[in-house]
Amino acid sequence: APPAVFAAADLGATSGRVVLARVGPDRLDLTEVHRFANTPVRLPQGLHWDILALYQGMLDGLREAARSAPIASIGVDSWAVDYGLLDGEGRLLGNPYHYRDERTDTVADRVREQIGAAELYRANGLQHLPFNTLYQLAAEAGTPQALAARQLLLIPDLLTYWLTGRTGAEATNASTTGLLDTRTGAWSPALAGAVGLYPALLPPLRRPGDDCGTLLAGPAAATGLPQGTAVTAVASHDTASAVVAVPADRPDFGYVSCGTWSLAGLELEAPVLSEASRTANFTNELGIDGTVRYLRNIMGLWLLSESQRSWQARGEPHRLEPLLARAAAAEPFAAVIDPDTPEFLAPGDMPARIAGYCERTGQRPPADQGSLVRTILEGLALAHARTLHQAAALAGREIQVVHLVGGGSRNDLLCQFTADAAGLPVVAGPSEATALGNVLVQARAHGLVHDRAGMRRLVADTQPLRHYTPRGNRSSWTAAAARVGLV
Ligand code: LFR
Repeated sequence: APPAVFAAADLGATSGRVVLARVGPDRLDLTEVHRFANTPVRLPQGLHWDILALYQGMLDGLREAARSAPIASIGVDSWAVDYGLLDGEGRLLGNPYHYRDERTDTVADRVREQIGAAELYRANGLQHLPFNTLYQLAAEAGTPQALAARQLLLIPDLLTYWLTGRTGAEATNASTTGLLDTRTGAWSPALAGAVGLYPALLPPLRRPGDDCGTLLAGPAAATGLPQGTAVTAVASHDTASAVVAVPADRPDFGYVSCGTWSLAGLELEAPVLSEASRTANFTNELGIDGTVRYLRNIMGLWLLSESQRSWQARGEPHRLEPLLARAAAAEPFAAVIDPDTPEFLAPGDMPARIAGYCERTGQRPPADQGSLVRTILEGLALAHARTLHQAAALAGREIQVVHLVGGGSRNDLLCQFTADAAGLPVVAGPSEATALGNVLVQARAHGLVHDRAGMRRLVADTQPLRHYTPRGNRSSWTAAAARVGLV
């Protein structure tokens, strides 16, 4: 097939973007045509996504895209877990909640006790995160919105619905809700019922590559794209798209998809549902072609971006490059943090929280910005290393190379620290893994690439990658980790 152009709408927790990619047998050129801020809004009733602004940002981007080239198809991905509820006439019932909203704090434990933590893991294979969709639904059960709801759509499926009028639940993202049965791969009416959700609200599943219809007249007019423009289901969970674009050329790789979150783990053919896996809190989310993303969430560069936000609000220096230079020059292991401390999850004054953590754990808080940034990056590298080694042990696999993809792969210090802490070579890039995975799944559906290995080869052959070799031995890292029980 001759090269074709695909558009990816990729919404992240801090920004959304529309990128265009020209894909051919040895071609994969990506151009970002539009980027827009994703600014959550706090109402008295909680923290919400500004979903209409996100939809508008996507339309604006598609309008830019329409000017550049004829587009074969569009695909939409975003962060996982969150959803909108629709009434019987397809109207959105209120703004979707942000997964960092605190309303699930007390509910999650109650639901887990009620179902039984071990039973829940056997059923859905998911790591416990307080914001898993099933806990959000339990928190909302019985509200006027929940009572009026006739359909639940995850964020990318909601945006796709507004583009095409067709509903569905894309499987990789559906696998993060906690409502899919790992054994059957289908929605579990029992789990839905346990959190007070009528199973009929869950739309039929669709797979990456499935046809989602064509543009409605409204979005076609708003973007200048032909009404016949196809919308294709991609691996609509951003992390699943990122894993598609991991440029691995051998089976024994681990990955870290590093952005707002770090998602560290393995690609497997079958879930790991052992008791050891459950207590280590590993998740079995779905990837393309029936693969399992066996991984754990690490708090990620959120710790840094939220610190930058606090500094900016106080009129202090907050630009990334100078902060990283100061971190590189700061003293190693001045303080050690476990990035996954629950109090780091909600928005707020991150430098103060990190200082509080250090005091509680008998350490001197970082003395300046450079030192604080270094503490964050070292903590993340330690968490990457620990998570990868645990995943390998629990799955009975070996890791010979770590692929670090996503925005964090541009952070030299973090890549090197990850190699050092893990004692493994790190291949960094592509930084736009999610958008690449999005377009590759569309390209495959349109016959331009053939299989997973082919997609990965195309990424490896066309995208800039950097290589990091572990320095020294790991003992200073293991000693640092032991200081806060990060083992
Ligand atoms: C990453 C991500 C993670 C998910 C978290 C919340 O962007 O999608 O995979 O656990 O956001 O949705």
